[in-house]
Parts: sequence; C-alpha cells; structure tokens
Amino acid sequence: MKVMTKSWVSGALCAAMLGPALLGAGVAQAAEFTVGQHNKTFVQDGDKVEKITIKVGDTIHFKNMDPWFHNVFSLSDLKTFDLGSYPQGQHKSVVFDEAGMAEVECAIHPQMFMEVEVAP
Ligand SMILES: [Cu+2]
Repeated sequence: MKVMTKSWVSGALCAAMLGPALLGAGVAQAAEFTVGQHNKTFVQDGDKVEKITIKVGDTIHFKNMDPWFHNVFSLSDLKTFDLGSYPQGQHKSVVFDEAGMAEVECAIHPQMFMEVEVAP
C-alpha cells in the first residue's frame, strides 16, 4: 500500500513537470539564434556576420567570446535596447517581436555593427 502511494505521487509529479514543458514546446514555434562576439566582430558559426534574417518572435543570444567586455545595443526604430556590458562566456538575449530592420552595435567597439532583418 505504501509503495502504491509513492508510485502514484511520483507519477503525478512527473505529469506536473512534463505538462508545462509540452505546452511551452507547442507554443514556441520561434527559433533561437546565437550570435557570437569574437575578435571585435559579430560572428555566426565562426564567420563574420553583417546581417542576419530571422522571423518575428525569434530570439538572438549575443555571446561574448572575447577575453574583454562587449556591449550590445540598438537605437533602431524597430527595437531600442541596451544589454549592458558583459565579460567572456556570458550572453544576453533579445526577442524580436516586430517585423522590420534593426541595427545592432557594441558601445565599446564602434566598428562592431550588424543588421537584424525581422521577417513577418
Ligand atoms: Cu565590443
């Protein structure tokens, strides 16, 4: 009897944990992209990237791969943000929730620049 009770509890816990995960996966059609900051450029899969095309609702993770601080900000009409400055190994994320173009820059290295095209 005691064993049956334990088993029921663990089954209920399991369902409780799986429920939100499955729900989240169903809702989230959005993709996630990682853009690195490497050698003072924005990179994707190891190559310099000057423009990335994503879709509304997608997320970009900006990851600092350099042994110095980087910043990420945008003053574009589409989306204005400033992720602050952060060291090697850390990343900050932005969800692009409207279609249009955004210019993304680094406040510490003025030569760092990329465009994000958010397709509907
Ligand atoms: Cu930088």
